[in-house]
Amino acid sequence: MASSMGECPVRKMNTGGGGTRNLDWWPNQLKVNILRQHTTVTNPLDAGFDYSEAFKKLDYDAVKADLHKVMTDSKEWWPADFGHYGGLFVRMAWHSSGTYRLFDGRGGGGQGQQRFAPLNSWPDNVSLDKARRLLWPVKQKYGNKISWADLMLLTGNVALESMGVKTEGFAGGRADTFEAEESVYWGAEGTWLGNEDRYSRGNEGVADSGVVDGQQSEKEHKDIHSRDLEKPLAAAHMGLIYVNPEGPDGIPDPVAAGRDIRTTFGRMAMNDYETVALIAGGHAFGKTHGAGPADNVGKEPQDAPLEQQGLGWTNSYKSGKGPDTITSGLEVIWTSTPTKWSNHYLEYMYKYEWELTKSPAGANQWTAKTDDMIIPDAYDSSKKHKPTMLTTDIALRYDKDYDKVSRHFLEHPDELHDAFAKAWFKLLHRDMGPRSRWLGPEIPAEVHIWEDPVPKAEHPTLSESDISSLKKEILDAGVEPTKLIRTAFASASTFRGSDKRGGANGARIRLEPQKDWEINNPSELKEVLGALEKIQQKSGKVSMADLIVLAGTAAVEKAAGVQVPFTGGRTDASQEQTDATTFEHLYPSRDAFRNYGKSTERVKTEQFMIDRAHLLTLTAPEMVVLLGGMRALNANWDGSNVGVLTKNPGKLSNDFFVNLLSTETVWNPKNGDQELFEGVDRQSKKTVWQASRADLIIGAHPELRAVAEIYACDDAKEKFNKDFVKVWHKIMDLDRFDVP
Ligand code: HEB
Repeated sequence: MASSMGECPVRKMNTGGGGTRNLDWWPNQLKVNILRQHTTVTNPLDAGFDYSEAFKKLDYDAVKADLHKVMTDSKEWWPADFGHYGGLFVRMAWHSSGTYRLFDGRGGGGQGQQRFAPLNSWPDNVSLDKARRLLWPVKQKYGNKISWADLMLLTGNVALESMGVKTEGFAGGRADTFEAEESVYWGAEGTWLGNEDRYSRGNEGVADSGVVDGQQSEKEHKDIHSRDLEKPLAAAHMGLIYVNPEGPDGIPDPVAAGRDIRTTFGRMAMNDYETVALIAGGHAFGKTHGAGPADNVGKEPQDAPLEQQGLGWTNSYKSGKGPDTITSGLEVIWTSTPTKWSNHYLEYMYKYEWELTKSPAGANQWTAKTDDMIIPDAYDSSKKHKPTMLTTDIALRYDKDYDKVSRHFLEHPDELHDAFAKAWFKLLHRDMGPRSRWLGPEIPAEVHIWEDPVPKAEHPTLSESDISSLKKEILDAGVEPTKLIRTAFASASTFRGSDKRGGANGARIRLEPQKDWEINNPSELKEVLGALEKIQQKSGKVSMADLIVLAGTAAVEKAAGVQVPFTGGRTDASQEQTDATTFEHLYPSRDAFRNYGKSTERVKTEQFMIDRAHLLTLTAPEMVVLLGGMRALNANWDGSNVGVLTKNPGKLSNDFFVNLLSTETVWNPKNGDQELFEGVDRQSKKTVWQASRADLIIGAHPELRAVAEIYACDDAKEKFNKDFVKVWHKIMDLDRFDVP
C-alpha cells in the first residue's frame, strides 16, 4: 500500500486514453458524455436481453430461501456479528436506496450503482464491499435472472424478515448497469467527507471563513444551526449517504444533528414520522464498528491493490475483522437484541440519560449513564456492555419535533413496526416508477400516493378509425396547431428517466401544480384543455391524457406531412392521486427545447439542456433533432421567435440547421448576459434571426455541430423529419411501461 517516497501518485501513462485529455485542457467545456452511458458497448448481456422476462423465470422462493441461509452462515473471512449478517445487509440496502433525491430523481438503488465508483468507495460505504461479496454465490447461482440492483435490496428485505419484521413486500425490476453512472451531482468537493462547497449560510450564519482558532468553534457551532444545504444534495458531506453520525461537522450537538437529518431526509420526501420510523427501525439492528484507530484502515476499493480483487479498506488492527472491525470508527450497539426486531432502541433512548464518550477510534458517541450492563457483545458471550447511541440517534429525542414522534412510537410499538415497514418499502421502491414496472410475487396490494398512480383503463382501445376521426376533430377545433404541440410536449416531457416519474399518462398537466406552471403557459393551456375537453365529452371513448398526446401528434403530422405513431391507453389521474408537493420538483426550471429559462451563476443554459436531455433519456443526436424540430414547429414556451430559424414557422423542416450553419450569418450577443444573440446577414447587414445559448451551442460545440451538419445537408430533409417524428413519439411514450 505504501507508495515509495517522491513518486508522483498520478502515473503518466502513455498508451491509448492516456495523456492530458480534453477535460483537463478545457474543464468548462460542455460535457455531453452523460448522454451516452449504458449503451450496448458497455452492456455484456445479449442484445435482446430483457430483464423483466429473465426475472419472470427466477425461482423467487428459492432465492429467498438461499438468502435466509446466507444470513446465519458466518464466513471465516468476514464473520457475522452476533452470528447474523442481518444488520450489515440492512445497511447495504439502505445505503443503496438512500442515495435517492427528490429534486432530480437521481441516485437510489435502481441501477446497482453501489458496485461502481464513487459509491463503492464512499467512506459511508465502508465494509459494504464485504456485504456484496458475501452475496456473490447467490448472484452466481441465479445469474441474469436477478440483477445486483434487485438482489441488494431484496437481501435487505429478507434480512429484516429474518429478524422479525413483517415487511410490506418487495418488487423487483431494477435492471443492472455496467459502468459508473456519471450523471449524478454528488457535490463539488474534492475531498472525502468535505463539505466546503455545499452550504450557504443562513441569516445568523457566519459567511467568512478564516476565523481565528479560539472563536472558530463558537462560530462554527452557530453555523451548523443555520446553514442551508445546496440543492439537489441530500447529504451533509461528500461521501456520506446522509449526515455525519457524530453530529454536524463532527460537533456532537444532537439538536443541530436533528436539523441536518430533517434537511437530508426531507430531500428524499421523508417527513418526520417516516424519518423517525426509519432510523428507530433501522437501528433496532446490528452495531457500529470502531474497534481501533482509523489509521489501520487501508485504501478504499477503487484505489486498493489489484490483488484485493475489488475489496478495499484492509484493516491491519489485530485480526482486521469480527471484533476488530473498523467501519465508521464508532463503537455502538443500540439494543439488547441486535438480531431481533424490538422497540428497545426508543425504550433505552428515553430510559437513560446520555453522556458524551469516545469510541476506541476516538469518535464522539454517547453512553447511557447507568450500571445496567444489558448489551451483548458481538463475539464474546461472556461480555456485556452499557447501551450506546450516536449523536444522530439521540437527536430523535433532543429535537423537539422528533421527540414528539419518538415518544409516540415509544408508547405505540406496533405502530412503529408498521410505520417502519411502510417507510422502508417506500425507501426501496420510490424510484421505480409506475407499478407496471414492478415484478414478482410480493407486490403489495395497497397503492401508495408516491407511486403517482393512474387509474386502470376505462375505455376500450381506440380503433384506427376512432383515432383518425378524433384527429380530424382536434384539428378542426380552431386551436392553433403549435399550441397543441406545446401542450403535448409539456405534458409528456415532465418525465424523468432517473426515478421514472412524470410523463403524459395521468394527464396531470390538468392538475395542480402543473396547470399553473409558468413554462406551461397557463392561459394557453386552459384554452387547449378546454377545446380538448369538449371533444372528449362528445366522444366519450378517450381519456384526456390520450387526447392531449393525440392533439400534439395530429399537429406534428400536419406540420411534417408524414404519419406520426400514436399509442393509446393512457388514463386520467385525479388530484387526490397526485402528490402536488413532490410533483413540484418535476418543474422544468430550464427547458432548452422550449427556450425557457437562463443560466445561473454556476450552470449555463446549455448545461441545463444536457441535464434535461439526460432526464428525458435522449442521446446527443436525439437532443439535437428534438431541439431543431421544436424550433421549426415554433414551439417556444412563450411563442417567441428566438431560435426559430425558418421562414416557415410551424412547418417541420431542417431549416433550423441549415440557417444555423449558414456561413452568411454572423452572431452577436444582444445583451451583456450572453443569453440572447442576434444573427446578422453578412450582405445586407440586417438582423435576420434571434437565438438563445441553447440554439447556438448546437453550432458551437464540435460534437453537436457534427450532428447538426448531418441534418443540415441537402440529402437529410427526409431523414430529419423521420428522426424528429421518432424522437417525438419516444417522448410521448416515455412513461408507457404498461405497453409491452
Ligand atoms: Fe444507520 C449502522 C449512521 C440511518 C440501518 N448507521 C450505522 C452505522 C452508522 C450509522 C455510523 C455504523 C456503520 C458501521 O458498521 O460502523 N444511520 C446512521 C445515520 C443515520 C442512519 C447517521 C441517519 C440519521 N441506519 C439508518 C437508517 C437505517 C439504518 C434509516 C435503516 C432503515 N445502520 C442501519 C443498520 C446498521 C447501521 C441496520 C447496522 C449495520 C451492521 O450491523 O453492520
